[in-house]
Amino acid sequence: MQKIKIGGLAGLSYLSGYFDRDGQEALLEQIRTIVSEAPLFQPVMPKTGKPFSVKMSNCGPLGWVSDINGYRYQPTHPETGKPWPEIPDTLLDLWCEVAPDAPKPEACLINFYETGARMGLHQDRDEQMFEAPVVSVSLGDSATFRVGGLKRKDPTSSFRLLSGDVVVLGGEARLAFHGIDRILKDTSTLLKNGGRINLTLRRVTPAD
Ligand code: MD3
Ligand code: FE
Repeated sequence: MQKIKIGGLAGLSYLSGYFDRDGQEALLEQIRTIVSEAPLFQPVMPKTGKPFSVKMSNCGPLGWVSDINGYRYQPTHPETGKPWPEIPDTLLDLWCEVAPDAPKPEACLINFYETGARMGLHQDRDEQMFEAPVVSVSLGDSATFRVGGLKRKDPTSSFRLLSGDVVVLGGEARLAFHGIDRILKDTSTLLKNGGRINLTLRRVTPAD
């Protein structure tokens, strides 16, 4: 594992290869269990109702959802109405290691990308506080990730996220525009049918 800082943004760090193959397989197994309880759903854009190309689920006391009424965090699955499953210890341990000063994560968003899926440039600002970082884990096929500045029109740079990589978005980088341009087919053997999973750990409410 090596820690690399990227872009001009303070607070963005990239932990290349944080999870080795065994670690990735163990985490994938835990995600499969979570998704069997809290199935992937296809969110739609507020107002337009246009479906996302990414499918999602969550674990933790809160989960991020998007529907015709807007983006929000809620304690239950939008289709089953059940509480989200717990965040696995592996991910809580990761958070303690990379964000030791932040209160515990409350949400872990699970994004599933098939080969053609993408995520447009956006900011993560549905949380009630931005002091805690967002911590991202990539599994499966590599992706081209794009990150810019605090304004949509700021210049962007892109880099590749590989299976097992962790990105910590704290400080200035916490509110940077970012997105996923594309998934690079057949770049990992972790997922039998290809595609990519991204996990993002988030603190939503102020510390208690
Ligand atoms: C940079 N997910 O779920 S994770 C998202 O790979 C999201 O699925 C992408 O953007 C994915 O909201 C990127 C890495 C990430 C997460 C949050 C960030 C990068 C970020 C917040 C600020 C800047
Ligand atoms: Fe995001």
